[in-house]
Amino acid sequence: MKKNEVRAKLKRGEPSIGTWLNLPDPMATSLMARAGFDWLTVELEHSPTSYETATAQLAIIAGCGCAPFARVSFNTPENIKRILDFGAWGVIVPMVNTPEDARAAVAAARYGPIGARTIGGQLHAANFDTDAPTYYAKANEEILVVVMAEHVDAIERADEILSVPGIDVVFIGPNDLTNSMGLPPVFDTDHPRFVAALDHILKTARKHGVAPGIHVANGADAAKRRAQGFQFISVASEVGFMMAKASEIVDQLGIGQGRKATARY
Ligand code: 3PY
Ligand code: MG
Repeated sequence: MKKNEVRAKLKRGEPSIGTWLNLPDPMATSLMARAGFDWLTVELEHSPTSYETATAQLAIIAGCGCAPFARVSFNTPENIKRILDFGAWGVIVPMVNTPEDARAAVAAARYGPIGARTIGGQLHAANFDTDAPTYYAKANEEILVVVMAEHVDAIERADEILSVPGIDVVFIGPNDLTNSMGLPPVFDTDHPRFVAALDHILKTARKHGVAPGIHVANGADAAKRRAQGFQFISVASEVGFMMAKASEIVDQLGIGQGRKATARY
């Protein structure tokens, strides 16, 4: 069975950097899987990606020696178990705001005795180049469980949330977090409440042996967060890269006034 090197790196205290896939497009996935990132997350929360397309994307990513993860649309057992059964090596669970939310996410993502994931499916084992019995025996050691801290309630209850066994990563969603603070949603700000929240997550994650993570807008910010001790860092997305480059060229040429769309991620 293949090893989830991202999880192994994080357990050793090392950083691991990836990006997000918002396009339901196997061709874009195939290119991004060869771009050099450690992992790619297939977006199911805010994208139009279907399970069928996501399944193809997860297979392509794993086949390219990159770790395939998925963000589910909401913290439910159906969402989590299905995408794991379709070959994701880890799940990113949005809006984990209470210890109960955290226990539910772990229960859905882990087999017994830690969790309550049900047995079935074919693609999970295939994506690890193994057979189903081996997968069932080893999945709890390979699947990455990422809970998102992206609401002021999650920051307040971080100590209780990260006490829940079975969590590998706490991943800050800066846009939803700043939004929950009544601020304009952004990837980064010097606002003292945001700075204090990040500091609290870093300290609390360290205390519980959970890897701290965050989504950032660009490479410079990824380097800054890595230097601060964040380990699981996502840089923008393939759409963000594409639109940033397009915007740069349009600006260089002085065209597009009044009809220019942008996308941060
Ligand atoms: C957020 O910033 O809210 C996110 O969910 C980033 O992944
Ligand atoms: Mg979010």
